[in-house]
Amino acid sequence: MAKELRIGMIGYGFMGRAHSNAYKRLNDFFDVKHTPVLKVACARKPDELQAFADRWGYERTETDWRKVVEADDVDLIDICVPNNLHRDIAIRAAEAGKMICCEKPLAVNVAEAEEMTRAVEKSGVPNMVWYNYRRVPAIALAKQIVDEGRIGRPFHYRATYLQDWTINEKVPQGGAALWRLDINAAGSGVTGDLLAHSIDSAMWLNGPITRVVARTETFVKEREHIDTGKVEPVGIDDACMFLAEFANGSIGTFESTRYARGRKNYNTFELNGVDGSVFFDLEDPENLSFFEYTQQQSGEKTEDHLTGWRKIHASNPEHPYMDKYWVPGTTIGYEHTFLNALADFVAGVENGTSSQPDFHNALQTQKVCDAVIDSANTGNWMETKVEI
Ligand code: SOE
Repeated sequence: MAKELRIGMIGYGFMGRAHSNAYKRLNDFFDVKHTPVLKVACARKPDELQAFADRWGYERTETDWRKVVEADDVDLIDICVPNNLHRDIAIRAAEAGKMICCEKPLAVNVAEAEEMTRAVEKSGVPNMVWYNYRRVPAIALAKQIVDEGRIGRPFHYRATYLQDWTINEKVPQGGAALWRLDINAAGSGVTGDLLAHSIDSAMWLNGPITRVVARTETFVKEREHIDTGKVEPVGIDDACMFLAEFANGSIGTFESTRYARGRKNYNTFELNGVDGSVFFDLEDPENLSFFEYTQQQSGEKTEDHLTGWRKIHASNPEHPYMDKYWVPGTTIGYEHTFLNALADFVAGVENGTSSQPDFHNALQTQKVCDAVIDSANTGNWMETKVEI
């Protein structure tokens, strides 16, 4: 018989919706023994909260997250609030013995991320951080190709994460979604919000980043703050570029900005090795480009004129996650990356394994983010001290 997995959702924004959708659809697609039950939705603004709870079907609402964390009828706390609120909720939830799924980045800095990691490790509760892009089938296929040794010795990793939604200086900081522009709520700008995704994917595919040197820029220096109504200094990095060294001897470049006119969610990476390369672009999400270096022989002649990039439409049942969905050639969307992540997490709970990235793993990404910001502030190369 299915076992209930009773969800306490803290937050109701973009991610609250994306995760709620995943809980609702889990059993439609995946054979897991648990059935999510949307028990409590929690946020500070009662009207918006009630509308969210009604739309997604939460049984009740709470305006104090502590009550959700302590509730006997909640098994899992989902943290979808601004980054500066992650730590207290996660630590109290771990102490209360709840499972925790936390939005990325894990925290505003390494010190908080370490405290959170210690708390979940002490209590032994299952935990996960929603780095959802690992669950894009084409990206998971890239991982499979790398693990199969088809890239060979890696030389270069190249990542970009570009958006354009903050170019207008009238966009305020603070409040719903725009807390991402408020240094106190977010901890950093594009580094924690966008490059954290790129770093997570990079270390998953290409191993630990050991050293970084970075340059950040804040193009709009002052913005109105929604909470105070005053024009206040902007503390976040609007753009960030960094060079990286990987433990495997390869080198990388990472670039992110919210000022790339025309780019909405342009998240790309390319890995070049001696035997091949992979390239992915989130604006073309179902495809993975793969170049395999082989010297084809036909008699005396090589057939180099036949070599070239292959675009693999990752929609066959043989491709990661795709046996759970439709027929070959059809696609899934952004929302399914959260569904795939949840399915892996629940399967991990059921078979006693930790679904990655857990807090410990996401702490390593946080270390790189902090090293990037420290490097930008000092102008020096910074060691990351990543432990994977
Ligand atoms: C920011 O615009 C944002 O919503 C990030 O917070 C998400 O993590 C990213 O996936 C899409 O962009």
